[in-house]
Amino acid sequence: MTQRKILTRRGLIHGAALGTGGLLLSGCDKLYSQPGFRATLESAEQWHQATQRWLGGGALAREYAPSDMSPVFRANGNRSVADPSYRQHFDQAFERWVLTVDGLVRQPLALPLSMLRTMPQRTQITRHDCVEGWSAIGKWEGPQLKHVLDMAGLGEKARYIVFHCADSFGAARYYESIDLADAYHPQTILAWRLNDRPLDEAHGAPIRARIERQLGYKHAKYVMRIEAVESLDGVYGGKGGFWEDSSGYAWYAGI
Ligand SMILES: Nc1nc2c(c(=O)[nH]1)N[C@H]1C(S)=C(S)[C@@H](COP(=O)(O)O)O[C@H]1N2
Ligand SMILES: [Mo]
Repeated sequence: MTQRKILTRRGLIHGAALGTGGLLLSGCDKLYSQPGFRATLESAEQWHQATQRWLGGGALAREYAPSDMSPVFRANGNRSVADPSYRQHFDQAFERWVLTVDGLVRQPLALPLSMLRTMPQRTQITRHDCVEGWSAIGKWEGPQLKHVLDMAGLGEKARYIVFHCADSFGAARYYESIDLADAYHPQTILAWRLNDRPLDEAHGAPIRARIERQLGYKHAKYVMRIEAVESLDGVYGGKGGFWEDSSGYAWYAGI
């Protein structure tokens, strides 16, 4: 069910690229025909933004009570990073580190960790499900990705958000990607705190993505750069993520 809804939404945003006079997919006919809605959409750009706001809604992943939190939140995959530049930032407590936001944006950004920690924050207690067969409930805190994307101003052609990570498996960098429905989802945050403490290295310091409606491997740790792209072709192996490229994992890993 979830998968179908997402595919329809993805179809919608592709449809939106054609502009106000273009093809409209059935899913949004209803919204589009509401009195007043169309009148406000004076340009393709406004249409695009309105569509994104609408896409930002949708089902929330379940949130839990503090009493449900797992006593230990296990770390998985890479638990440390060898990259020399990462090591230097780690030793400096990430004081000179910046998150790069670039690609199809109007204003590329370099955001210090202090800024990510002081923008409006979201806290959520959610269950993390790993394909390897374990789960843990933890409390995550950080700014919503949508705020960061709005600061940068997403270009009209942007369709996917790519998370570039500091760690590798052999020669292959870890990376992940999501569509705009997940990028604008209210629970999609750049977490810098887990269980009321700043992230440790094992869990993805200084920041990691939380993509709460999808499986664990989508939640990129050690995020150094966020890039808006039109297509995933030509991004690393072209399948949208490290595990997708190397092992054929599903790009949309809905829970
Ligand atoms: N950069 C990076 N992100 C990653 C991984 C990784 O190895 N490197 N492993 C993924 C997998 S499979 C899981 S289950 C979660 C584990 O997150 P945790 O270590 O905080 O439990 O991170 C995901 N994100
Ligand atoms: Mo995982």
